Order: sequence, then C-alpha cells, then structure tokens
Amino acid sequence: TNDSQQQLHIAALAFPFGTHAAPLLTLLRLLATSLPPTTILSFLSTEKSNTQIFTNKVDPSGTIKAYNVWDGIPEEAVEGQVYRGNVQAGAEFFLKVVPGNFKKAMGEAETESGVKISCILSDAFLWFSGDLAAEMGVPWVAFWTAGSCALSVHMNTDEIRNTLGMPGKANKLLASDLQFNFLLLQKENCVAETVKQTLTFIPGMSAVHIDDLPEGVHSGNLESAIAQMLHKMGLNLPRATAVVVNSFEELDPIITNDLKLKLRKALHIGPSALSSPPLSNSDENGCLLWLEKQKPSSVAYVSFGSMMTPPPKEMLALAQTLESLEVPFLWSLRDHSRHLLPEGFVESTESLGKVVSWAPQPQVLAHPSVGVFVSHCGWNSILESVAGGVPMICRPFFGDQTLNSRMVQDVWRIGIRVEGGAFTRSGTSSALELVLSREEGKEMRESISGLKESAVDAVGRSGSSTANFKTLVEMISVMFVG
Ligand code: U2F
Repeated sequence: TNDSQQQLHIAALAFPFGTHAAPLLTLLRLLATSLPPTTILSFLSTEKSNTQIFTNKVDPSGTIKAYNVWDGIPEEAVEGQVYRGNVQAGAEFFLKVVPGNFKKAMGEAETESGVKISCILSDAFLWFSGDLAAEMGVPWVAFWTAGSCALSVHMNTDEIRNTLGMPGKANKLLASDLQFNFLLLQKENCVAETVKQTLTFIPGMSAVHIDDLPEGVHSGNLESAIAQMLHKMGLNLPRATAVVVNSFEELDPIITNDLKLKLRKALHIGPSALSSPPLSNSDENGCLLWLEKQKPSSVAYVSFGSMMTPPPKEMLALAQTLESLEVPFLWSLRDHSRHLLPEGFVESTESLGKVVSWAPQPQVLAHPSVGVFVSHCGWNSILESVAGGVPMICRPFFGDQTLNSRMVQDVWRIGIRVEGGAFTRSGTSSALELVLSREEGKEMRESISGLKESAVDAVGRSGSSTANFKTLVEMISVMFVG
C-alpha cells in the first residue's frame, strides 16, 4: 500500500427525510472518535437536511464536513413552495435524481480533501450505494435506522409476497395455501371463524399480522417510489460488507440470528440513545424543570415524532381524555398543529399539563415523573422509551410504525395499541388507565425495565453492541489499508 492510500475517507450518504440523517451523523461522529485522527469524514445530504442538523455545514467537533446533494425539486416547485413539507412528494423527487446527485457530491468531497473515498457508509434505504461502492472498489456499509423486525420484513418481501399471495389474489389462494395460519376464535355465544394471516414462516415474526406490514410490502401501492426503494434495498443488502442496525441483539434474538444468516455481517450497535449523547439536548421550553414538580410515574408524555400529527377528531379525543381523567401531560406539538387542540385547552389545563413545540425527548423519557409515552412508534421513540423504562400507548401511522406497535404490545409486552387504531375518548381512557393504574401497567413496566437492563448491558464494556461497534471500526480501517 502506498502512503496516500492509507488516509481514510468515509463518505456518509444520508436519506434526507424523517429521522434518518441525524442518526447517521451520530454514527459518523461515533466512528470519528475511534478512527485515526487523519480520517476525512464527509456527510452528504440535501441542503435542507444539512441545515437542520449542522451549524455552518461543519460539525461542532470540526471533523465532519457537510456536502449538499440536489433534492431533485424542480425550480418552479420551489417558487410555488408546492412540495414543502410533503415528505412523500419530496422523496419521490429526490429518488428520481439518485445516484447522480450523490456521485457529484462525492466528487466534490474528493477534490476538496484531496483524498479518495475509502468507504461508503449509507442509509440502508440508498440501495444503489452497493453499485457505487463496487465501481469505486471500496466497501459498502449500510446503516438501518429502524428495528430488526422491519429490516426482516424488507429482506423477506419476496418470500412474503410469494407465501401470502399478492393483494387481490389473496382470497383465491386462501383455501389452497397451506402456509396460512387458520385460527378458530371461540367467543362466548358465537363461534367466529377468523383467518389470521401471520408471518409464521419468518423467524421471530410469528406475532406479526399481515395488516401490520408497511404499505407497499404486500398491500397498498407496490409501485410507489418508496415501495420500490425498499424492495430493491432488501435485494441489495446481502451484498453490503456490513449492515449496521440501531438496535441491540438481545431485543430480538431470533430475528437477529436470521439477519446474520442472510447478511454478510449484521452489526447491531444500538441503542444509540444510550451509547451517544443526542445531537441537541437543550431544554428551552423548561420541560425538565416542569417534570421535577410532578409525582413519580404520573405524567403522560405525548409525541408523534418528526412528521405526524393525528387527525383533528383524534387530537380532540386525546386532549379531552387527558383533561377529564386529570392525567398530567407533557405534549410535544409543532406550532403549526396547535390550532388542532380544543379551544381554550392550553389555558384550562395550565395547572395540569404543558404543550411545547419541542422537548428533549430522550431526557424526558428518562425522567422518573414520566409514567407513559403516547407515541406513533417511530423506531427512535421506541428505543428512547426502552432506555427510559417507560411503557407506551401506540397510535401508529405509516411505514414500520404498525409493525413496531405489534412488537411493543405482543412480543416485548411493554405497551398497548390504542383500541381500533385511533384515539377515541373511551379507547384512550381505557389505555391510559390500564398503563398508569392497573396491574397490566405494572407488568409492562417490569418487562421494559428488563429490556432496559439488556440495552444498558449491550452498550456496556463487554456488551454485544460494543463488540459489534469495534468490529465495524476494524472493518472500515483494515479493509482499506489491506
Ligand atoms: C421516522 O421516524 P420519526 O422521525 O417520525 O420518529 P422517531 O423515529 O421516533 O424519531 C423522532 C426523534 O425526534 C426526537 C425523538 C426521536 O429521536 O427523541 N424528538 C425530540 O427530541 N423532541 C420532540 O419534541 C419530538 C421528537 C419514521 F417515521 C419511523 O417510522 C421510523 O421508524 C424512523 C426511523 O427510521 O424514522
């Protein structure tokens, strides 16, 4: 090897929507602390995404440099602001201009640093990174920002489609396909024959129903840009040198084993909520001070992640239930959705709760006053709830969220899905009562503190996530020099 080749250059390729880019940046920062100080670290995302997660395009530590890639949005759309904030439409534009936009920015990163890229670290969504890495003769490390269960679904999409039949054809296949799991549900006065289609044919996934699957895997529009991206991702990931997962092996041992068989290297290195400090943890809205004044395990923390707000009717039902049951609450709600709260709600509940536009969520969930997390079940939220030992009430919306909520309720037993999948006054009351005041809630708290313990162990000195992270660092450093 010659000298110039010994300088490492990692190009991190981000998926610029939802909570994807920030965890990739967190991973890159973590790698920066373990790789030689001369390593060049380039972070590639859209201008909008980079502006959100960086100050002045340079990481505060000074080691990571950001490069903007084109978001694919045509000029006229920007002027009319038509696509602003619409993730689905934004992602479609973006996916039309990959991988050219990333290639261009990688060229800039190489020119500016004078060092050839030695490894592509990409969001797993960016399936084409395998081809780019192969062209450049460097390893491809893919980062999966969500859970093992969702990764397994995408790795097994063809298997699921073949076994359960394609949508529309499902009924025809029903009688003949032995793979279906027939369940006879006997009820008090009637015998109802219900066919439940569960993923018994995928290791560790037998609790998952066909209706829990992300849209575009088995139902919904299979041809949408996102559905196609995820399908191609599942087909391409076995080529990756390693697939890094923001979870820990002990959470889903059976699924993890299956992933290890299907991937060249599955490296669970999470939960990142425990292994690295959050990118920003300021408490401008005084959430932690407010929590200090509340009773232990009494507060409902409400948040639906970075993109979702429940429909008006559900917002009303949730707000009214919190108020009438007098459950102290901390509600993280973007300013543009505040008008969905009942009129006068903030004023009339002033002594009961607090509505803020942003909360330092990991710290909030780790606070002893919080007793339940009302959540959309985004993956980061689940991990942060586990890290905080707080049981969940789940109101999933899209993507992996319904699947995650199934695992929360029926596999890990650390929460409950809201009745009927949407907030009503009666469903929300019974869920809050169950988690906050009943024996079931106590059991959930016990299960979640067990998981929390394994999570803490995993990122501890001799834990599985720590060992996997070491392997990752070695792979990135050794392969290049060798
Ligand atoms: C997408 O998830 P979201 O961004 O909608 O939700 P999460 O994965 O739960 O991540 C939200 C993050 O924002 C933080 C919170 C999480 O780390 O701590 N946060 C905060 O700090 N303060 C607030 O007031 C509110 C939020 C997608 F929609 C999901 O389906 C995927 O599972 C997920 C991961 O791929 O990405």
